[in-house]
Amino acid sequence: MMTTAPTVQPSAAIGMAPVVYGQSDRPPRGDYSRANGDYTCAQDYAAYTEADHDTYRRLYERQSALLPGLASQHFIDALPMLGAKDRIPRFEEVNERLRRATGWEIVGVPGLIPEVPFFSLLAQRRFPVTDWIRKPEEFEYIVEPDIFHDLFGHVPLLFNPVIADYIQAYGQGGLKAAELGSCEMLSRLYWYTIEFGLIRESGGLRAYGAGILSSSGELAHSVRSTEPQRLPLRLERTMRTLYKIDSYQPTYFVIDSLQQLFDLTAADFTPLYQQLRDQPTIAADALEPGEVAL
Ligand code: HBI
Ligand code: FE
Repeated sequence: MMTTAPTVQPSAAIGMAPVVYGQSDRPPRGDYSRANGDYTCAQDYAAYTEADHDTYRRLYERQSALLPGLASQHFIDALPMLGAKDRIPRFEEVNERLRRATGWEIVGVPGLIPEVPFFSLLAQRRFPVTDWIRKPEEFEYIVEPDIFHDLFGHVPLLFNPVIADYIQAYGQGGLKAAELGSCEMLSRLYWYTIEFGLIRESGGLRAYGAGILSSSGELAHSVRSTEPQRLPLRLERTMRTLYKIDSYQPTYFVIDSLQQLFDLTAADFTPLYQQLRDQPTIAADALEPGEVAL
């Protein structure tokens, strides 16, 4: 699960753990003292223990068995290209395949990083992947995104050309949003698509969001449970909708196709930010008057 867009104190010296505010009040995990100026850090492959590789293998084995009928076929088709199911992969090995496929590469980071460095990396087709893995006792649940969330949840769809272009466009849009003070609105769009998005497929719903795809419980819950509400993705609505970081989502937004997602980014969001700035946010579990859930 990923915490929300961190707000970093300007005084946060590079190299120290950024004072990361958001809804998660836990201190950031990860060793930020190893990070470069752009928050990237080299993957310290020797630091992984056999217990780390075993945790990764067990998470991968369990999660990949849950995918049929629940995960988007786009994801299922792309997962084998990650090429790492028995041990934590060397990022450079993944990058040889990923660069050939869509020109993306993954780079190590110590954990969540501030918005502008995050957007800058995405705009350069460099996806930040947390370089540590949860402890065995956290096997069932972890709040922060660890290497399994990022590698299993996010990286396979970077092999998909449409998503690859969307995420770079999101990064470019994010740099603009930062100038306009509209990061929070844009991070809601990211949250309800790349992290927790659903897509219509095969006459039903499937998950394409990394936060769902890397969660053993939320995958079936998001697609099959009658508990959450599901709404069609609309920029004006989604960008006003608050989200929760430490529970299943009460609302999921549904797209008809990956192309629809990419087409959304074609527009310049500046007028939209101005229009939405004065409108109240919507609670994560609320329905607006006249709205009918899918
Ligand atoms: N940092 N490492 C990392 N991974 C993310 O997914 C991430 C982040 N920082 C901010 C963030 N995501 C989102 O809030 C963006 O929408 C800003
Ligand atoms: Fe994520």
